Amino acid sequence: MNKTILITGATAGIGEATVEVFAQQGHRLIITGRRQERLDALVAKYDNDMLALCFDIRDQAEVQRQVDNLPPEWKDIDILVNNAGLAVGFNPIQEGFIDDWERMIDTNVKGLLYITRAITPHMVERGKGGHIINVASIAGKEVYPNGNVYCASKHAADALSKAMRMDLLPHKIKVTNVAPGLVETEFSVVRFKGDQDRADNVYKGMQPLTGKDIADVIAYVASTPPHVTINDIVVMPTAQAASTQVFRE
Ligand code: 8X3
Repeated sequence: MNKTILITGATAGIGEATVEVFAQQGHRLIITGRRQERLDALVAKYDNDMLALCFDIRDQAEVQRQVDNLPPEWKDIDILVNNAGLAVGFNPIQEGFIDDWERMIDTNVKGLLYITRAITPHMVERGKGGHIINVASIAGKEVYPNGNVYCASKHAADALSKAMRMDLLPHKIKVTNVAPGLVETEFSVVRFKGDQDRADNVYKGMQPLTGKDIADVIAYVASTPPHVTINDIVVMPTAQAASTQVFRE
């Protein structure tokens, strides 16, 4: 059955790949992100019923306004994919940039909270259950040198997945935490502030996951029957055993 699915951070990487997989399955999609041209390109690319909302998830008032102003036919959201997130900077704690920290905490933690807070009341009120899929990270399970605030933000996302699952239990709303390891997207270019060589080095000599690999996992966890929930799933490249252990050839 076709579902209405809202995907944040839909304009690139795992988000964009998730749009593609769900679009191919025929679902109705609300795609959100900060880049209007990319949203427009996605709407033009698929025949699906699709609504694009351009806003910055760090702006709480704007997030609430966008959700409040959803057209009636888009209000009944079955699945929320909290995908928007980023890493910025890779410094030891004593050399970190406050602005980088703010961006990660504001997006990965507060942004996730703002959109979840805006959408779940209607999901609860509707009484038909629902599903929140949080794209966290292996960095929400482990920390690694220079990962400090990024890892902390993903540990927060991981904790919020567990907490949401408890609070939403009586409402039959599933909560799934998806924790990927190394995925080659814009992720490392953003982390290293445009340094493409440094970003390429992260994936050197190994085969990283693609956005599509994670999108397929998201589609799978979204496909289980109503009585089955995948609570938490760690997805790693075969060449990665832990954040700090990658086998390179
Ligand atoms: C991205 C994966 O290993 O860089 O969340 O933290 S990692």
